Amino acid sequence: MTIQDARTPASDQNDGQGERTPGWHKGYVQGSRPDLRVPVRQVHLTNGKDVTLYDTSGPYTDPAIDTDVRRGLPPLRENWIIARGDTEEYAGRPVRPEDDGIKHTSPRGGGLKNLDAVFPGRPRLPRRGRSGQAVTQLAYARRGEITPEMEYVAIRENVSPEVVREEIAAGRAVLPANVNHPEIEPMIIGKRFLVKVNANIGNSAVTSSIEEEVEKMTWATKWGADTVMDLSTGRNIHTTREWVLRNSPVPIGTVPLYQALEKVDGKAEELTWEIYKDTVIEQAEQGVDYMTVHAGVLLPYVPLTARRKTGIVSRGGSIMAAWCLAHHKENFLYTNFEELCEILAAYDVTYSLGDGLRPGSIADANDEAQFAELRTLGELNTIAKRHNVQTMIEGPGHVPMHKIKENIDLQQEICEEAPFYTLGPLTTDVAPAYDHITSGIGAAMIAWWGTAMLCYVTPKEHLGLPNRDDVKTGVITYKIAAHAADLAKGHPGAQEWDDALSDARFEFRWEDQFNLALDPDTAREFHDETLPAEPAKTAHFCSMCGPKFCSMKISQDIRREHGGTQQEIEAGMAEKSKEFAASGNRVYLPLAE
Ligand code: IRN
Ligand code: FE2
Repeated sequence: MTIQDARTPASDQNDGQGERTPGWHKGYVQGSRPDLRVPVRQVHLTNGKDVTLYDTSGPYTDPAIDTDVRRGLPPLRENWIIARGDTEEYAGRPVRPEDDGIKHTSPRGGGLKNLDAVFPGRPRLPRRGRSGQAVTQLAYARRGEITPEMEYVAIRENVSPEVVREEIAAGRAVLPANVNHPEIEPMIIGKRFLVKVNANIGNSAVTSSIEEEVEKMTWATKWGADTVMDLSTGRNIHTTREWVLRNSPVPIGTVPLYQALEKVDGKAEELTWEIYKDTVIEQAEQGVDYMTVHAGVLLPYVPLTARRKTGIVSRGGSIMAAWCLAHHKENFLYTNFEELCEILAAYDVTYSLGDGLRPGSIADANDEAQFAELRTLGELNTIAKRHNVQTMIEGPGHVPMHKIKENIDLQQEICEEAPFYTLGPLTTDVAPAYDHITSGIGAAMIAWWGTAMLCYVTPKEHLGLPNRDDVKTGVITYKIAAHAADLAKGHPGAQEWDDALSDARFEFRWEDQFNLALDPDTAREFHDETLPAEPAKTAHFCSMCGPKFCSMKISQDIRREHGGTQQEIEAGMAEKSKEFAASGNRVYLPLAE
């Protein structure tokens, strides 16, 4: 694998002269054509070795690319889409009047100030499949075609393009990539690939502005979010989404039902299929890559939730349940599902079939309402595939550890191994303010058993709207769960990262340890709290045990002084024991010593 350097200072330590200096920078792996370059994070270690890591941060970390949120990102996939010759441009709809001409300012100041409401970037007409044909990666994969998008993810995942094509064709993986979102760097979601993490952003009513939403998105991808869902519900929903889409290097997901509800002033019973359909087309024209559709909340299932401890906790689920009860009719998303498939196929929008009846408490886990909906999602999955629409299935929620495996096993069986995309699950209800942890535990377990993407949960879950720090904490927590699962699944190359970090730790290469860390900033900060001096970063001990009794230092000394045989090691151990006793048998020495 040859890696090209962006070769400009991506870190403070890079001299920008093309010299190899420790630190990291953005690099690219060249694919089979000049415009197919896959970004990677190249970590240069002080021992002369390099470690290549998956990179979700987009052009923002490439100093050679001049990014400007007013212009949007370069349309990386545009030529690939046009070259396929199966889409056409057409005159799109005007944006809604309330989205026009409104000035936005950030209440907290800072960041991008006073953006105009209307996105000022290049003018663009929406595309769709010529004469309504399916222009989906699934349709291509089934025809045996390896698209540039498939080659791109193959390089990213270190597998052959044929494996990517096969997994998509079988419906075991999805590659969300709307033809109207050429800016994305393609990625794949499926159990044979790296476990992915989604971060939700979205203003609600008054607390956020457009520029903050764009910033939240780039902030989330900087820390490793593989996709971002824009769950905006307030005013200017269309315009906010336009800014986010034009600046996003990762696929964007939405729940169109939220915007449809805005259009009827929040009155669920006034929703109609026509209003919903129009909203889906509006979002598909903008480039939304995947959509949560709560089509499995059927009228007969609603009473099944009556005796639950926490009823229906899904926002979309409760909207559809309210509609069903108000009209005493079957869910219009279910009755119009075939038509919805035709729309999604024409833009290559991926389904994320919503779990509107997911359990919202430990007591409600794995109940009849939840599994009845899952069986319906299985039925809808089959219909979607018939229309060549890529599909993943959403899952819970709140589930205690001993009931988690049943969820993934049933989903895989019922939905013909379609990718599972779960919200945690939270393994206990007792820790509000720590639900990134209660859910990170469940997320790691369910991902190990085959869940393909994890929807992050932040410390603010159940309590409020996540701020910048919460978004970072949520993403990092979920990257840990995802990577722990990658290791347990034996994903090719996953352990190399751990091995590189362990070597750095054992050899006291502090800077390498920081640069390899999921969160280098916090790792460095914690180290500096106790040992701020620069020489401490090359010192052969750490701030935990101090200079005298660092376990790693002791084992290194033993290796050096006594070689490797069992007898020699024992002799070394005995000697260290004497040293230890002489110091008064104290494990923790005052730092000053
Ligand atoms: C993921 C798995 N189950 C639910 N999710 C996410 O929850 C989904 O992708 C979306 O971001 C959000 C939808 O919430 P409601 O409307 O189901 O509450
Ligand atoms: Fe919850």
